[in-house]
Amino acid sequence: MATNVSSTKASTTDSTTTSPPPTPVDGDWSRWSRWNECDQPCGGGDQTRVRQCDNPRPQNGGRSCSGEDKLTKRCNTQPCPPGAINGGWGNWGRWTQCSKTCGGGHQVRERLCNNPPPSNGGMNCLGDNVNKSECEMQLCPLYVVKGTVKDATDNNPIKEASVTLAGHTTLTDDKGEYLLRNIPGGTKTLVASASKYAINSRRILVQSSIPKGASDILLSPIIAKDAFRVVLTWGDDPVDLDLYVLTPYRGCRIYYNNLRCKGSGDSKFEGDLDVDDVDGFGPETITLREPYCGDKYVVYVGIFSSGADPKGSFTTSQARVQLFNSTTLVETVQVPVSGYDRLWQFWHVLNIEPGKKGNVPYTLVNKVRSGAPARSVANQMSISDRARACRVKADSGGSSDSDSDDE
Ligand SMILES: [Ca+2]
Repeated sequence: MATNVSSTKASTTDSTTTSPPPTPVDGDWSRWSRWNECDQPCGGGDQTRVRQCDNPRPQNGGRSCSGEDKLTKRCNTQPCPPGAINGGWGNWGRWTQCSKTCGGGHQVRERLCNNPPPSNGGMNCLGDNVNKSECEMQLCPLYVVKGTVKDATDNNPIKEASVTLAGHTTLTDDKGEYLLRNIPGGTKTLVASASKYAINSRRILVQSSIPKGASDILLSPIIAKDAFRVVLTWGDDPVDLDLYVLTPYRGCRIYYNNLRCKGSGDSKFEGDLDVDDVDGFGPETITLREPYCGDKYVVYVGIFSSGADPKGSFTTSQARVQLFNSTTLVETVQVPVSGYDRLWQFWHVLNIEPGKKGNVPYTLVNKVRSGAPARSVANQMSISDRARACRVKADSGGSSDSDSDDE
């Protein structure tokens, strides 16, 4: 900076001469700094002050400053009071945990001025009481993630499905399997899609060993407008969970022992258990076609049991239910793992209610209970309420059960 200013001045001054020689500038001192603190409280210590040759700096062969740039003088020369003890540092404490596990973090350690502490007018310790260091400088590990994309209605692999995780994308092979390399650790969102399927996603914890099933993902085939599909998946403990949908039609339940329920009267509702699973992970899937506006369908999960003896607990199940509509994942519900007795063996997940107010055709329940939801929970609106909510004529006649496919 100073150089620029001076040369500008010089060239201005010399602008009238033909060949301006650089003008030498002699250096001069800046002002002295303040005296720093005396390094002894008594018995004679030193204190110093400094100055710099930068006001201005010497330029173009000018002379440097002459004289000292540092002055030292004695201070606190009074005799120390009898018994004065200067402080001394104790040992460094332990390093704190590194702020990261890889990729460069930092840690600190502390020491106290307590060995001995200053007393009777003695001086405090000189220097820092905190020491900082870099740590875990190695690059963060990257992982390989493998899994399978399957059809939620038959558990068959889907080939050429697109799978994306942490910005990496690949396609599944003929066995529906995918493999992604160089995935950083941590919780990431796995997204899968394929033509004629609703897109789906799930959170997975990427680490050196990913539990079986945790990186698999199911896709729901696109279904008719207004239809719904519920998909149950879980881990390997317990091995057998069961998905139920309780309908308002004479208490008909769709589950492993009754694969289908149908509507009656005006309702063309049909619900099917698409796939049952008894050996862990799922899927167990129920599709509800033409659910009747004004109905309530109760979705719940049971732990398979013989008599009063449930084969396991929801606590360890990692159970989750996904609700799809025609083309989209609508809701993912994870089973609660606390707040209930280990032997309670029914998880009331949600109620599907076409015609419900607010255009959200379901109500989340998500409670574990000791008994299955009662038949009275599933119901139909009264004819007049239904007419109001579903915009149909209260007196609209209709055929009984039919196979019509209209929407
Ligand atoms: Ca089952």
